[in-house]
Amino acid sequence: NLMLTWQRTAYHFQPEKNWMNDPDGPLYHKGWYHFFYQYNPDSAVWGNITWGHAVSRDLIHWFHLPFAMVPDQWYDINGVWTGSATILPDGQIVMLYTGSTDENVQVQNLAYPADLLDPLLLDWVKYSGNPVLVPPPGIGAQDFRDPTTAWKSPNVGKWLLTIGSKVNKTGISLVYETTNFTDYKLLDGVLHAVPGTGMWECVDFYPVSTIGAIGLDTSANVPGIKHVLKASLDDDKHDYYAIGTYDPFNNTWTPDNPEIDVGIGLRIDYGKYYASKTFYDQNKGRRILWGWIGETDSEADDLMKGWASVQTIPRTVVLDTKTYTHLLQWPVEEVESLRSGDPTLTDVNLQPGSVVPIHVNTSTQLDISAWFEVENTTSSMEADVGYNCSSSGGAVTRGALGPFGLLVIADETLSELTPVYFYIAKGTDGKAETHFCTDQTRSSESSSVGKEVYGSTVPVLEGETYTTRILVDHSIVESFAQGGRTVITSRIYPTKAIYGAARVFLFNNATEASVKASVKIWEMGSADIKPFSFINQL
Ligand code: DQQ
Repeated sequence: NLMLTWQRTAYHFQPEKNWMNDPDGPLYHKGWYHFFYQYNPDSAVWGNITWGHAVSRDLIHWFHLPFAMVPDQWYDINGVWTGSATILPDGQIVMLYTGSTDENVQVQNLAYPADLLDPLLLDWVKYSGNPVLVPPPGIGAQDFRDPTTAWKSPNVGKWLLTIGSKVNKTGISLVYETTNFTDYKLLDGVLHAVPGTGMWECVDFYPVSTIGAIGLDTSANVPGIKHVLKASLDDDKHDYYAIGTYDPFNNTWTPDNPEIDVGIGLRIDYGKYYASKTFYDQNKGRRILWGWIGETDSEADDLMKGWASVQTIPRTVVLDTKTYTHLLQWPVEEVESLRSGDPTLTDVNLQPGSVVPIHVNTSTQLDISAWFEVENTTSSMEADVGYNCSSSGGAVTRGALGPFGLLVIADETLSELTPVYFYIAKGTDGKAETHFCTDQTRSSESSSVGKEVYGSTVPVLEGETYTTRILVDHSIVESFAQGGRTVITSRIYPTKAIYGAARVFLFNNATEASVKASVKIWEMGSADIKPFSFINQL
């Protein structure tokens, strides 16, 4: 049945069937990347949460392994929820996760591999003294979850970690200190709090280098770093981050700019994306970000197709040392191994109002890089103050200097298409402001799927061209602007622009700007995610 298979991705991670949500405990061990995830073994909707487990040599080609942990103890019988791994200096692996107890109380539990010598880490032991943490006084029984990776305290031998929560409508992150991961002390105060942001799920806290595009171990605390604090807001289901300074003696973190604090400023991804988590890859000295792409169709449709959710291509994450205000996210280099043959190269002048097809053999699996040079006419920006991707009408709304970009997962007649575009407008400060958007309004002829226009502003510095990278994979479009300063992931449900019928186009729907576009497109192979039994053939 075509309906059941056409949305399956070819090189994004997804289980064979049923429901998946948050990434959990990613780590690198003895030559293998390990990926765990929230999984319902029984159905394509959330429930019975179990830890799925997969391994890969390269973060792209995966093998499914047996479940790492199932809900079988009083302290996690209602779900083995989200958690993080910490690798200790002696090589031990500590997994801390949230359990939903027999009484639906959120507690933190400890687990560890039965055999560290096993590169596949097949067997996980739940600590006999679980739970190791219960909600502290003043914290709701259901507002205490998702422990982070631990980092070294300046107090020798001690570790610190943080857990998201809320007090009334203020999102907070509690800090705990431990030496052995079985006994913990709640520290006074909080790492950070932001009024009005509600429950903080899946907090992530890590250092980034202000000097070079390198990754840092979570415990790194040396000159030349900033700390990123990320929270997934339960109230609006988006991941927000801010860049700031960590004081390890008081265990507080302060945003560089309080106006773009956690939950009120920048998002990791402006599309369908949630519950992200990073880990330090000691193999390649980089920090890698995973994120969950949920569905935007109906639950009934998910049950019919028998599966729900995909994970993004893992992304490296570094501080943008040109702006210092944004992170840069970029698909791991290993994804480029799926590029097949020579890229299609196109150079074209796009006159206002033009749509130009690009000829590639198959357009459902692509890696696209595009550069746009715009003939700028500052005066014509008058009309465009207050542009906003989500509320300005999408790619059909014409302005002097936008939109221009690409149409992906489009059919020949342009009845289905997903525009990914830039729109240069005038900011409230009178200066040019660039918006980067993905318009799903016409992405599907189905009427029961999400059709929002996603996006936000993206800094474009003096002398930079407008650049985008787009990963297309059947029903997923991951779009990166300006090297990953602004990122948008779209979950789409084409009904006509599938398989051989999918096309890609360049477009310029601005009324005045003439745009010179250069595009490089690779067709992408499949990652062929394999069952456990195949792993012995390596
Ligand atoms: N998903 C988990 C929770 C977490 C939420 C449960 C975020 O631990 O807070 O499946 O999507």
